[in-house]
Amino acid sequence: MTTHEKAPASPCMRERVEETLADHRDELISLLSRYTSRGKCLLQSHQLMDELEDAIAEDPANKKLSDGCFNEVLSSAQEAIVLPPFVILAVRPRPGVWAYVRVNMQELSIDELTVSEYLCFKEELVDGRGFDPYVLELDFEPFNATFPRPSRSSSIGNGVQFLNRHLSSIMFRNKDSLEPLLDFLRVHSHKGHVMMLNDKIQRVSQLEYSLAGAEEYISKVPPDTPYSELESKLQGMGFERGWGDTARRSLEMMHLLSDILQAPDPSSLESFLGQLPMVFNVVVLSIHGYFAQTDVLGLPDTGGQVVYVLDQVRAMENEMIKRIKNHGLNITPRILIVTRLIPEARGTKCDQRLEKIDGCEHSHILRVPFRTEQGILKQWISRFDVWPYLEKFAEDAGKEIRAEMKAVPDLLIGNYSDGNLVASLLAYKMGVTQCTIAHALEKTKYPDSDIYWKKHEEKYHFSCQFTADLLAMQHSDFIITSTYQEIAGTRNVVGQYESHVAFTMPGLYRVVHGIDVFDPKFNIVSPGADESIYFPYTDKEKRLTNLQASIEKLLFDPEQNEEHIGVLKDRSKPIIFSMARLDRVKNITGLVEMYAKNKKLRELTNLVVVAGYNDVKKSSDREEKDEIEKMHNLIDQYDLNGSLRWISAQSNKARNGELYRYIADKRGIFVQPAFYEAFGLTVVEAMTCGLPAFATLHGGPHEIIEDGVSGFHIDPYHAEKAATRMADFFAKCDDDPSYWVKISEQALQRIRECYTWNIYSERLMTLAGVYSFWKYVSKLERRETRRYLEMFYILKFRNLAKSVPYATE
Ligand code: UDP
Ligand code: LCN
Repeated sequence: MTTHEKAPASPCMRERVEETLADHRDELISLLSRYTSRGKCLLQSHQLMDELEDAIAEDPANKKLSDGCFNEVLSSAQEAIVLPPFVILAVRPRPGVWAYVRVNMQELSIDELTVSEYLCFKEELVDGRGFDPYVLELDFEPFNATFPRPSRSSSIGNGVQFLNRHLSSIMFRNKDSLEPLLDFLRVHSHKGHVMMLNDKIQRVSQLEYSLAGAEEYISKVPPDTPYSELESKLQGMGFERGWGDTARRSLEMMHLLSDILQAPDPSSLESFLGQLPMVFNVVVLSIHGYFAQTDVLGLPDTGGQVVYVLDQVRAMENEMIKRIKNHGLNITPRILIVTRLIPEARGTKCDQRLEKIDGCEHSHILRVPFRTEQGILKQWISRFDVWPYLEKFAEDAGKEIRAEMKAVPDLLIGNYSDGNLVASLLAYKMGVTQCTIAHALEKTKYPDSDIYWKKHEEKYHFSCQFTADLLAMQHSDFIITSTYQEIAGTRNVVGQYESHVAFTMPGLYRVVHGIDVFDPKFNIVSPGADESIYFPYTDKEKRLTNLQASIEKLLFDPEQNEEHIGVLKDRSKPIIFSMARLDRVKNITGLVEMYAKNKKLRELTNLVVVAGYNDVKKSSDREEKDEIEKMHNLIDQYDLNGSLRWISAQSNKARNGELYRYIADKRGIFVQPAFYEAFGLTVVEAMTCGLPAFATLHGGPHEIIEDGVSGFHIDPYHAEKAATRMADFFAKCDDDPSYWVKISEQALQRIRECYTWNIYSERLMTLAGVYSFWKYVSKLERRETRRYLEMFYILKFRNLAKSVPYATE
C-alpha cells in the first residue's frame, strides 16, 4: 500500500530549482514549457539537454540556465515525466543517489516527491489511471535499516572490505562479539570430520590460552615440519586439521587468529576468513542455452556465459586444490555445473547427463531436463520462455546434486536470471551460501521495459524475469559483478543493478526500495580470458601455425557456402573484425552499415564478421532471423561483396584465438558495436591477443578500455562518428605504424593488471569465506527478509511463471 511519508532531504535539488525560479524565472518557464509542449511523455536525459541547447540557440538569454545551479540539476537528471502542468525530474547527483523534484507550471510551485509518489506519476503516464492507494509496493529498506552500508559512491563494489571493517570494529568494541567467531570455528566440519577446533575449546578465553600454547610449541619446531607430526599434540590443546600443511603455515594462521582476538583489524580478518578451509563442494547453476564444452558457442542464447562459467570452474578448481593442500587437508573438492539437459541436442553433448570438464580433475557438467506433467521437454527453448519449468527443475536438480555430490554444497553460484532464481530456491532450502552473477540484466538492455512490460510480455515475459532478478538479488549472500558500471553505472549512466533500486511495472507492482547499490554484498571481480587460448600475437613460440591455412580458407576461400559468404578482393588490406551472436542488441548489422556508408573506411580496410548463420532457414531464434535478413539486405544495398566476409558462428575456440592473432598480424582491429554490452568477453579476448579494440561505450567495454589508451570507445548510436574514428585510426597507422603497436601494448598491459582468471579465483574463494561467516553471524536478522521473499515468491512469482505457456513440441 502506498504510504505518503515525506521524502528524506535530498542533496538540495529542490532548493536549486527554487533558486533558479527566483533568479531566472522567465528562462526556466520557457524551458519547462518546451517540455510540456510535447504533451504527456517521458523524456530521457539527452532530450532534456537537447531542448536546453535549442532554447539557447533561439534566445541566448537562456544561457543563464546552463551557467547557474540549474545546470547541475539538469545535467544529473536521468529522465523527466511530463504530465502537464507538471514536469517531474528524476535527478541522480551521483551513482546510487536519487531525488525527485516536481514543478507545477501553473502554480509555479516546486516540491520534492518520495520515490513512491514519483513512480505513481510514471504509472499514470503509462496507463492514464490516477492515484491508486492499493498498489502492491515492494520495500526492502526496513529489513536492511540496521545493516551496515557505506555511503560513498566510490565504495560501491568493495563490499567485502567494508564488511571486514564493520565486523572488526564491532569485535574491537565488544569482546562478546568474538563469540560468533569461536562458534563458527567450532562448528566447522566437512562430511562429519571436525576441522580447526574441537570440544576442548569452549570459550574465547580458552582459545586465547590454547593459541598462545600452540604458537609457542610450533615456533620451536622446524618450519617445514609436516602438520601430521604436530597433530596429536595440537589435538590435545583443542586444535584439529585445517590450520596448514606445515608448521610454518599453521603458525601464520594461528598468529592471524591471535591478532584478531587481541585487536581485530579488517585486513587480518579478511586474510583469516579468506584462508579458512571452507569451500570443498560447489554448485554452479547456468541453465539456459546449450551448455557444453564444444560446438555450442554462437548458438542462440549461448555465448559468453558458457565461456565464463567453464573458465571460472577451471580456475576455481585449481584454487581449491591449492588451498586444500596448503590447509593440510586430505579432501577431494567437487564442482558441478548444473544445466538443462536437452534431448534434441542438435549434435552437441547437451543430451548427456554427466560430462567431465576438460582440464579439470573433479568438475563435471550435470544436466537435468525440464520436466512437466507431460514429461520431458525435448527441444531448446529461448531463455525468455524458461519460467514455468524452473521450480520443478530446482526440485529435480536438488535431488541430483545430493545424489552426485553425496553432500550438501558449501557454495551455490547462480548465473543469469534463471540460474540465480534456482540458486535462491536451493540455497533457501539447503541453508547454503549463495553467490549471484548476473552476466546481463535484461531490464537495462531494453529501455523502458519495466513501464511498458505489458507490450513485451508475450515475446519476452519480463514480468517473470524482473521478478526473478529481484528475488535473487535480495536472497543472495553476495553478488559478483564484472565491472563497477554493472552495479552503479557511471556519472551519467545508470548502472544495471541501480536500475532495480526503484521502478514500477504498472498493473503488477511497484518497487520503492529494491536492491541497494551501497549494499556490502556487491563486489567487483572481473573475469579474464583463457590464457591457453588467448595470448599475445607476439608470443611466437605458442602460436598455432598449423591453423594458418584453415584460417586463410575461412577468410579468403572464394567458395560461397553456409559457412561463409562474400569475398575479400584485396587481401593486403587490414581487417576490421567482429564476432558475436547475431542478436539485435549486438548490432553486427549496425557495424556492417556503418562500414558500408564510410568511403574512407572501405578504401582502407576489409570487414570480417563472425555471426549466426547466413541462411535464415537454419535459425530457430526470432531475433536472429530478423538480423540474418537485415544482413543480406545490407550486402545487396551497399554492394559489399568484395570487401565484406560474413562467416557463420565459429565454435572452435583454439582457431578463434588464432584468428584474433592473425588479424593482429595484419594490423587489424576488433570492433564490438553493441547497443548495450553487459561486460564483453570478446573485447577481453581480443585485447589479450594484443588486437586493438574499438568497443561500445554502453556497458562493460566502457570500463574495460581506457579510451585512446588501451583501445577506443565508440557510440553505436552515432555510427558515422564511430566509422570516422576507425578510419582515422587506420590513416594514422598508415602514417605511423608504431601507433598500432602502442595501442596493442597498452591493451595487453590493461589485461595483465585487471582481467585474469588468477586474480578472479583467488578473490572468489576469499569472498566465499567472508560472506559465509557473515551469513552465520547475521542469520537471525536475515530470516525476516527471507520470509518476506518467500511470500513474494509464492504470491507473485509463481502465478507469473504459470502464465507463461509451455513450449509446444
Ligand atoms: N563466440 C564464439 N563464436 C561465435 C560467437 C561468439 O566462440 O561465433 C564466443 C566469444 O569468443 C566469446 C563468447 O562467445 O567467448 C561471447 O561472449 P561475450 O561476452 O562477448 O557476449 P555474449 O554472447 O555473452 O553476450
Ligand atoms: C553475458 C553478456 O551479455 C556479456 O556481456 C558477458 O561478457 C558474458 O555474459 C559473460 O559474463
